Amino acid sequence: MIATRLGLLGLPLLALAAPAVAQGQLNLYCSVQVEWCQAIATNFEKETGVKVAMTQKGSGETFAQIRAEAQNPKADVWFGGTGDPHMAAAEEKLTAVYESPNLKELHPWAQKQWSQSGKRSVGVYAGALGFGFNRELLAKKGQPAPACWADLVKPGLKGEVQMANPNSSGTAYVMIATIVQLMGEDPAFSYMKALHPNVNAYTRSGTAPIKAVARGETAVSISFVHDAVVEANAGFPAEYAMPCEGTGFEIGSMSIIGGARNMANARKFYDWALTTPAQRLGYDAGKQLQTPANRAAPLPPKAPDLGRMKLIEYDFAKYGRAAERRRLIERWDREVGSLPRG
Ligand code: S7P
Repeated sequence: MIATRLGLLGLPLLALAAPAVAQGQLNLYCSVQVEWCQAIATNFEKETGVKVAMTQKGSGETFAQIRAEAQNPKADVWFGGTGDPHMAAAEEKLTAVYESPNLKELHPWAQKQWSQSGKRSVGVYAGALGFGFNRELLAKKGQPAPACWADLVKPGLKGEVQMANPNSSGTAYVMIATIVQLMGEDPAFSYMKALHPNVNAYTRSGTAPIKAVARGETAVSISFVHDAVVEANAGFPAEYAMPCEGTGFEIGSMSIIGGARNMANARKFYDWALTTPAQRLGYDAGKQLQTPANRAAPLPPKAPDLGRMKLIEYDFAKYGRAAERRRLIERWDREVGSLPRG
């Protein structure tokens, strides 16, 4: 009746279809930096009329939350964060099988994440693990910039290194899995025990250590190196180095939550997030510097180029397995995290 009246007044009836209400809702868990999370939420909402409720948290924490909510899922899509916990979520069937029509636009590594996860997770970006450092702070301690994993355990860096805690951080788990793949498991744990006296804090979030480097609170961090360039671009004295022995990398991933309440919108978002314009938002709106998964999305200016790095053949199928991830983190807790400090 109201519509009819407005129609008679000469207003286009189409205008009555208020998109935000008509298109429903999407609950998004987001594990990249908050600027990028906000950009994808705002742009998707603007383009589709779907109302987005976004929660930002790191990858390890989001995985724990999705698992805790398994009987009553609160989220529809999990965007971003390291690939291993997405793999573990897939294995535990916490996430849904989906094949996007845009899958073929992606780099092979992003498609491989999809096939290896049983079609439950897809790569949305990639980034390499390395060292962040503050040259000024290192100079004050008379220390050179670290160039190799072996440098981080030297006595001159006592209390000067910061990394995240693998119980909460996907980044820290990538570090453990990287060292294990580079050195073999027992030598890797000896290495992490030797590193312990040099670590001043195991932070909750994977991005906290590079922020601490940028703000002059620690000389060295173990971080994704694109995050060091983000800090440098913002004017902070952060630089990065790639470990001479080689290093691991992440396939930042996206998954639809199993039993999502807004499944149609979850698929709509998933398809949209793989398009070139959406893939460009990480840099264009969020100033983030990961390598986009869509082949047509350019590598952002100054972004570390993975093609020029000494990367290991990271075994995502093995290290993304839920039991393997749990076992390595428990071993780290027992043999490293619980060691006395100071
Ligand atoms: O967005 C920057 C970034 O380094 O953070 C993500 C990671 O999930 C951080 O989470 P954690 O706290 O669990 O380590 C990376 O995927 C991403 O490249």
